[in-house]
Amino acid sequence: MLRPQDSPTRETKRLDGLWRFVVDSDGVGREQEWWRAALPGTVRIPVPSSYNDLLVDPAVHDHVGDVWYQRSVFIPRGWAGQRVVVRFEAATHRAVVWVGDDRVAEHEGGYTPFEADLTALVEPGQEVRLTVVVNNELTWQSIPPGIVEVAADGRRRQHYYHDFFNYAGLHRSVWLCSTPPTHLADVTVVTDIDAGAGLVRYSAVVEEAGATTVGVVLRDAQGVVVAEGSGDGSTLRVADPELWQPGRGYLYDLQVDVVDGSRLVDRYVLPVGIRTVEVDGTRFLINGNPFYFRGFGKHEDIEVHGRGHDDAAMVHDFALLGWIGANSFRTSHYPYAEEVLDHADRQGIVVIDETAAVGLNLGIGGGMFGGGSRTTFSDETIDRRTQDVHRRAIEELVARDKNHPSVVLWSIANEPESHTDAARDYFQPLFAAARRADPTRPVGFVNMMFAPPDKCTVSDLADVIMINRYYGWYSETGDLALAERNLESELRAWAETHAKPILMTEYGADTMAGLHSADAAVWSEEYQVALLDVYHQVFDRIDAVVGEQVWNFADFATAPSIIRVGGNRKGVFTRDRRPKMAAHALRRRWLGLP
Ligand code: GCB
Repeated sequence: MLRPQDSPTRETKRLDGLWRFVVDSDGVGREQEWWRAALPGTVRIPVPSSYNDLLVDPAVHDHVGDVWYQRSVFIPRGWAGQRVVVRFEAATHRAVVWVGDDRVAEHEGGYTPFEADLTALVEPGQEVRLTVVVNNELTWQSIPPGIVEVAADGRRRQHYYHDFFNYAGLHRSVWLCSTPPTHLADVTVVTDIDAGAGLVRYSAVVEEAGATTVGVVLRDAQGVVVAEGSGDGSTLRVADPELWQPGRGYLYDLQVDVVDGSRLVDRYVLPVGIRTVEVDGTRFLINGNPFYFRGFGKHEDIEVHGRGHDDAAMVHDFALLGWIGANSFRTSHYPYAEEVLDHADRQGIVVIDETAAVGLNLGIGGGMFGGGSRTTFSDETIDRRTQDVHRRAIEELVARDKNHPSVVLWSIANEPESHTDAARDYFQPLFAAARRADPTRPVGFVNMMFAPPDKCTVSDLADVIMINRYYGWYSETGDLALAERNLESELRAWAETHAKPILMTEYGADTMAGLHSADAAVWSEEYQVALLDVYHQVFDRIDAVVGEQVWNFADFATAPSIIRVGGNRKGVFTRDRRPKMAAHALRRRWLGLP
């Protein structure tokens, strides 16, 4: 599925803006077929945005169930004879779409796009009603999982096994697009370096191809043609390529043309970065050079918008990454907006791309998140059906992001249970699915403290060891000397038993901005600085450690909890992106690293 774009043969119309909106508090909309007429009420809310924080109403903020969005759309009159598609970049966590009275699409999973072909249903110049029901419920069969409980007063309440707030709605753009009936449905690009030359292997899928053929042209950033090819798949050779590198996101443009004789039938232009990624022993190589990750686990989380994409906020976050000397981030804990990956490609920021599989672990926090005494993998909890949904989430992530040079590593889950045989049975087919979907990039998952090297049953399936550790915070609270010892001995154990690159994908401490303490008491800015410093000293002593990603880039909203004060405060920046003391300390370290 290609991202919408304008080209000589394609047009797009973004449907962002204010849509009619109704919270279906009584859960009657589907039965009453609300898509058949104008939605009740007068509320309008913006797309893209989470709906939760917009209306200052707990019934909206904490709603569990369906919400409805609707607007009318003119099908551009110039689109006669074209294929007409509506595309949703994200509907969290699932949606059904109607055009007029016709049901046109249904999708499970809150962070990957889906489309519907409307060609047979609409006429150019016609005005149509577009209605979407979005459901935010997390269950044992959703990724991420959760449970909906009915409280004593009859209200439905959502529980889940991760801390970040369950924002929902149409979080990203909605598009109406035209393509020719004969069109490029997909393009895949894999790059390599061979004796100093860049190789760009492409393969194109054309729908309703008939007698058409495919021709490609690769241009450099100045627009100069550097290679040409023809056929559905082939390899282009670029002499003296300018490589895509961390810190320098050089991109070529691959123009893919579908032609019928001399007539241009369809054109799509795909940005391409020439680079290689490889794991070699304990080293993580980009273009054959050892790469050390410095950066953050992030969230898509800002005031008012919640998880809704915002270009201004994105550009500012990348500017802060540059300011602090970061070279990478992880899309914790779900696939981010496609604009973010495009921007990372251009800025030369390295991305660990994660699915929304977070909280597959009922042991965390001794049931702090409601796990209680349940077993994580069982017929009553996370089962084969969940695994199917998880597999599709991996496949959809790879299908969406496979052509981004910034993406160097897939993370198929965050902190799942991984110390049991059941966990291995669950994950083995998922690793296989990820490798089938993309044989070119390393694959991993993020390990948590219950599964140290002698207990983890899943790590040997991964190419890299990604671990989150909170020595000095959730354990050894306030005791950094002990935290240092325990961290070092665990990291050394990983290095001795696994001989793979080790990436610390989370470490950090909650910190109230403005709370100061001469003896670095927990929650103070001084303690956050001291804790990060201790970790860095340990990392610098262990060769197999190839990266440090602090938890978190910024403070973020969470579900209500007695261990959170106005959200998770492990940000190095506050939620409104002001640096804490730790930001300056990290900047000194990271700008000073080779
Ligand atoms: C973790 C999770 C992350 C949490 C973090 C914390 O291990 O991966 O989602 O926010 O800990 O601060 O507790």
